[in-house]
Amino acid sequence: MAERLELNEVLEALPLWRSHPGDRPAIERKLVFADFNAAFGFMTRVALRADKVDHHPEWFNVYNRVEVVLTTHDAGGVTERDLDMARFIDETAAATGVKA
Ligand code: H2B
Repeated sequence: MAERLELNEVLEALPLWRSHPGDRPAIERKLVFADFNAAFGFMTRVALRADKVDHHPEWFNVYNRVEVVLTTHDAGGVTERDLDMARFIDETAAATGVKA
């Protein structure tokens, strides 16, 4: 099982991410795209990656907004798997023309 990482260190490595309030350590990023097509294109790319690596975001979408929460359930906190997924999300968002 992946080991839990110190949340502060993870957040230092991911300037676009914040601590997500809740009962277990998690990180969040809120993204805004040009429209639903761009937002769902982004989600589709991330979904294919999540399926491949068996690590899935908790997320919420309304039109052009996507809110993503990452944590590793079986570790009860944030691990390298979340860090890897967050980096992929940042790259994919940039490639999909994220606005904010
Ligand atoms: N996704 C996330 N974010 N955390 C997990 O611990 C996790 C997952 N576990 N996707 C996987 C699937 C687990 O349920 C299977 C059984 O490996």
